[in-house]
Amino acid sequence: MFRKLKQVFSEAIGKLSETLSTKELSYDEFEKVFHEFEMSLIEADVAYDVVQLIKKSLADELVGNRIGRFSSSSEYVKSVFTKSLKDLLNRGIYAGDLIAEIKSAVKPYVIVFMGVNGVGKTTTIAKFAYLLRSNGLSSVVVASDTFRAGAQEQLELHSKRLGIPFIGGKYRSDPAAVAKDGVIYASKNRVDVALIDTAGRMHTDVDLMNEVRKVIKVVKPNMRILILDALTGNDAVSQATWFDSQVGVDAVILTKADADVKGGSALSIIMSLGKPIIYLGVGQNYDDLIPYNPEVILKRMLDLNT
Ligand SMILES: Nc1nc2c(ncn2[C@@H]2O[C@H](COP(=O)(O)OP(=O)(O)O)[C@@H](O)[C@H]2O)c(=O)[nH]1
Ligand SMILES: [Mg+2]
Repeated sequence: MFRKLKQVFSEAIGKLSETLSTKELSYDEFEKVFHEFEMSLIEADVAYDVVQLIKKSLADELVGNRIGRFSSSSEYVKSVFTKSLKDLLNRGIYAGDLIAEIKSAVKPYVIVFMGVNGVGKTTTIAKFAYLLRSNGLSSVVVASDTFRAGAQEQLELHSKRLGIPFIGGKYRSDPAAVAKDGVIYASKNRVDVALIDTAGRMHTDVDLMNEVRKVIKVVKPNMRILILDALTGNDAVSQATWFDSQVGVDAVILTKADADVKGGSALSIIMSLGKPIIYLGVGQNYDDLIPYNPEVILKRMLDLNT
């Protein structure tokens, strides 16, 4: 994760501090240095709009500044990068603690997971059930994906491995009815959380969009979580806009961050999403779901404390 970005940032910090150590930085000079940096960012899959955000934020701090003769320009430039990137990453923070919220809420707490095909919905539900259990919370997984062949079996297999209850439905049966069954099961059996899986849908698919809308209407979830794949960059941002306008999105889980070796794709999604990110998926194991934490990302990108 963020391997390529780390190299790009480190080079940019080097170049800018060299210039700053000899003279005050004019906007033209900043642009000249940034131009090269801009290319490398784009090569690392950072979206153009996000490059511009970073550029503006850095220019605001650096242009017109001069470093005192005895202070270190590289320390200064690094601190400017840290602040700028931190501000942008903080946009993705979820203001709360989901586990604590679930603990104090009326049970069952209901979460609907949505997203396009293959982003990692089913896998993430299994990881989340595992996380809940590690926090002393029980859950039931509910396969409201009655559409894709094998979807029921995939979730059921996870439920067996994890030793948690599973509620499913027949192929092509009404997803909203299955979701409702899951919530009723949770109420009757005093299960803390119902985790509802839905069929993957492209935003262009009107029928499937109506279906997820119906699921939401019927179970009235506490949380509508959109799953996005870190590798899909700008497309993930449009998916989020679309789902939000159609059914509403409370928070996002960004999967496959481990597979985004360069890091620019994940970074772009985080910085331009306009939705809180609660967790990052960082692998295929049950414990590969980590809270979104700007500090951790910042440390990796800027090689802080190492
Ligand atoms: N490397 C990696 N792979 C993931 C992650 N999350 C899901 N996957 C993989 O992505 C593929 C699709 O996942 P699945 O849960 O079936 O997606 P769904 O169609 O949205 O339900 C599977 O091969 C998963 O193992 C992740 O965080 N990292
Ligand atoms: Mg699935």
